[in-house]
Amino acid sequence: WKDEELKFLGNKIYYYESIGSTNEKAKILAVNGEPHGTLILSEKQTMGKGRIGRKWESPKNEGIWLSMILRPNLSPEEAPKITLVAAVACAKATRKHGINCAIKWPNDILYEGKKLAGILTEISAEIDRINHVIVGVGINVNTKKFSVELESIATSLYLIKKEPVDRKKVLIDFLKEFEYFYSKLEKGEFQDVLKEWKALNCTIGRNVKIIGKTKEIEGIAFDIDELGALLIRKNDGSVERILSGDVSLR
Ligand code: BT5
Repeated sequence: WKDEELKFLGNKIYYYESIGSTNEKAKILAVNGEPHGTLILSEKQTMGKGRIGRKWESPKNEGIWLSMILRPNLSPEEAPKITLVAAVACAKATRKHGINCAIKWPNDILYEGKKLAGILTEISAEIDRINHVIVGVGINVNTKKFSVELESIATSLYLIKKEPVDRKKVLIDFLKEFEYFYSKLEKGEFQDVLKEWKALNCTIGRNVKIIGKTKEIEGIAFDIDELGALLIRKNDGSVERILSGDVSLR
C-alpha cells in the first residue's frame, strides 16, 4: 500500500512479519544508502528497543512498530527537533481516534499517565552534518493484555476504547501528520511545531525530576527552547537546559 497523499514517507517500504528491531534494520539500510522516507515496518519485534538499552515489548499484530529513515537538511544540534515532530504526529494521530493523550517530554505519549507510545530517535552525524536520522515509533494499538511489568504503566488504543482499532488507519494518520509537521521543520517553521507540542504536552508547568546519566535535577519544567531542550527552574532559582534524560512528573 501507499497512501496517495503521502509525499516522501513510504516511497520505499520494507515489511516484515518478524524482525529483531526495525531501528536496527533501518540503520543498516541507511548506511547502505536507502533514501529519505524509507519505512521499515514489522508485525512483531523480538528485540524491540527503548532508550539506553531498555526493551520495547512488540507483540505480534498488536501495534505499530516502525522506523523511518530520514536525511534531514539540518545541523546535528537541530536533530532532536525531529523527536518533537514525531511526538506531535503521534499525539495528533491517536487523538484522531478519540484518545485524549498527552506528550511527556521528550519521547512518550501518555494516556492518564500510562504509556501509549514511545519514540526512539537515533542520529548518525559528523561534526557539521547529519548522515541520517532513524526515528523509531512504537504505538500500542490492539494490545489486550500487557506483561506483568508493564501492566500498571502501559496502555493501548484497544484498552482505552474497549474495541479493536484499525492499525492501518492509525499508521496512515501518523505518517500524514508526520509529513505535515516535518515539512514545517524543513521550511523553517519549527515555531508552529513547538506551538502544537506545547498545546499537547503534559510536562511544562510541572514539578519534575530528571534522571540523567551523571546527575539528577529537580525543579519546575517551565518551557522548552527553540531546539526542543527542556528548561528547568531549580529551587535555588537557577535554570538548567536539558537535552535528554528521563523525566518523572511529580
Ligand atoms: C521508548 O523508550 O519509549 C522508545 C520506544 C521505541 C519503540 C520503537 S518500536 C519500533 C522501533 N524499533 C525499535 O527497536 N524501537 C522503536 P524508553 O523511553 O526508554 O521507554 C522504554 C520503557 O517503556 C521500558 O523500560 C518499559 O518500562 C516501557 N515499555 C516497554 N515496552 C512497552 C510498550 N509496548 N508499551 C508501553 N511501555 C513499554
